[in-house]
Amino acid sequence: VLGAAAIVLGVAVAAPDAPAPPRADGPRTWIYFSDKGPDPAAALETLASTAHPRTVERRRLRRTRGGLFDEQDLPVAAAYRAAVAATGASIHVTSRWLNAVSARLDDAQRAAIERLPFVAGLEPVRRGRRGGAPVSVGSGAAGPAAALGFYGVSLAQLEQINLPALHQSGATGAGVIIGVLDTGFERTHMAFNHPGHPLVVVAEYDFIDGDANAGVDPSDPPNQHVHGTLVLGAMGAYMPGVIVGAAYDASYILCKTEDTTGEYPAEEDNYVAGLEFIEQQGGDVATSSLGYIDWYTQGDLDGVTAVTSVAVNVATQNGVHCCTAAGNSSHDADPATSHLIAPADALQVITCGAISIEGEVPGFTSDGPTADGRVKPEVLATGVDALTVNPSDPAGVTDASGTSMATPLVAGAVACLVEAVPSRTVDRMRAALFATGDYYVANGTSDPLFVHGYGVFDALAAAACGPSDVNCDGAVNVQDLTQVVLAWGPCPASCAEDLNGNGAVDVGDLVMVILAWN
Ligand SMILES: [Ca+2]
Ligand SMILES: [Ca+2]
Ligand SMILES: [Ca+2]
Ligand SMILES: [Ca+2]
Repeated sequence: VLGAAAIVLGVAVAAPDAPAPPRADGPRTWIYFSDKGPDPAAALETLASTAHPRTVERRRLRRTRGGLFDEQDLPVAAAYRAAVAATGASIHVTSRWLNAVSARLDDAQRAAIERLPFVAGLEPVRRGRRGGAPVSVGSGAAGPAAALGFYGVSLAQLEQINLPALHQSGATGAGVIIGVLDTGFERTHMAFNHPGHPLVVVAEYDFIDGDANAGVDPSDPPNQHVHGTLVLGAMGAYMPGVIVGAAYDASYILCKTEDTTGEYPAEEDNYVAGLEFIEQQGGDVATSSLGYIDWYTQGDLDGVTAVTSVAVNVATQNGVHCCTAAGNSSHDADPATSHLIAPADALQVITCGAISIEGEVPGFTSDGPTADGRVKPEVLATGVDALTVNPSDPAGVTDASGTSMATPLVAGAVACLVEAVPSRTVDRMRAALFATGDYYVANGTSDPLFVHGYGVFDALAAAACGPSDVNCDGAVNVQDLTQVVLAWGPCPASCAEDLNGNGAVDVGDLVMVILAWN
C-alpha cells in the first residue's frame, strides 16, 4: 500500500512543466462583491457576541488590526449569494475575507453574473501542485529500536530544533489549537489513540466534498488520507517509546482542502475557506504543506497578490501564527532566482525549508526571496527522512521527505511557544525564531542565497526571548539598542527590531529597549 501511496504523491510532480489539461469538471471562478450588503454596521454589532470565545481571546491577545472585529469579518451578503445561485451557478466556497464566492460557471451564467450591480469582478480560482519534487515516503521499515526513550524515533528531528528542552520546561502545546490544511486525515493509528492521551480534534471539515468528515469516508479515493496523516503525525503523534509529535498535547482543527484525484491537488478557494474556518474555530496556529504556483509567476509572489497569501495576511493580523512550506521546487546558487510556492510569500507567514538531521540542505528545498526581496524561507527543520506515523499501518512508523514534513515540525514548535508566551504577536514570534536561527547566530545575517533563511531555530531559546530582547540572548542591553538604531526606518512586513509592531523601527522601539534594560 505504501507503494501505491508513493504513486499518488508522485502525481504532484508527474509533469511540472507540461501545459495542464483541464479537469473534466473544469476550473472554478471567484466572484467578488463590491460591499458587504445594506447594513454592515448593524451586522458588525452582532459579530463579537456570536464569535467563538477562543477566537475572541486570541484576537484580544494578538490582533494587530484596530478593534476586535471589522467589516472583513462580516459574512458575504446573503442576497448577493442568492443572486449568484439564482443564475444556476453552483457555489463552492464563500469567503468573508475576500468578500467573494467561488463557483463553476458556463458562459450564460458568467454573463448574467457580470451584469449584477454588486459584482465587483471575476477571477479564475488558481490551482496548483505540491511545489515540484515529490514528498517521498519511505518503505515503512523504520521500525522502533529498543530503548529509544520517551520520544522514540522522533528524538533527533525534535532535538534539531531543541524542542524536547522546551517540552521539559512545561510547554507541550497544551491548550493550544493547531489548524491543519491538507488532504484527508486517517486517525486510526495507535499514536492518535493512546489510552489516556488520544488526539483531540476540536473541529474538522472536508472542503473538497463539503462534508464534516476530514477523515476517511467509504466513497473517498484510496490514499486520499496519506499526505495529511504524515503531516498530522509529525505534530500530534503520542506513542511514548515509539513516536511522539512536536506538539503532542495540542488540540487540532483538521481541514481537508487538497484533492488527490486530479492533477491539481491544491485549489486556492478550498485553502481560503479552510483558513477562515480555522480562524473562526479559535485556532492559534495554522499550518499548510502545500502551495500554488501553476497560475502565478515568481514575480507575482510579492505577498499581496496570490489569493492564498492575501488570506494568510488576514489570519496573521488576527493573531494566527501561520506556517507554510517553501516548496520542493529546488534552489540554485543565484540570489536573483526563486522557486517558491504561494502562500510562502505572505507578509508574516513563517516559511519552512528542509534540512537533514546531519545539517545538509537537500536539493529539492525551494529558495527565495519573494518578488519584493524579503527573506524566504525563514527557518529550517527536518525535511529529509523525517519520521512520522505510517498511514498504512496503525502501529508503524515511516520516513517521509519534503518541506511538507519540515513545516509541521515548525508549527508544532510554534504551538509550544504559544503555550509558553500566549500574548506574543505574530511579528514577535517570527523575530524570536529568527534571532535563534543557527545561520543567523553564526553569521549575524540570514543566508544571502535565500536557501537557509535564518537557519535551524532553537525552540527553548525562542521561548526565553522577552518582548524587548531584540537579539534573543536573554538580556536587554546595548546590543539590542544598537540593533534597533541600525535598523531605523520603515519595516512594512516584519522585522525583529519593530518591537511594538507599528510597521517602523523608531523611537517607540528604542523606548521599549531602554525601559526593559537589565
Ligand atoms: Ca469527507
Ligand atoms: Ca536562487
Ligand atoms: Ca538582547
Ligand atoms: Ca516600531
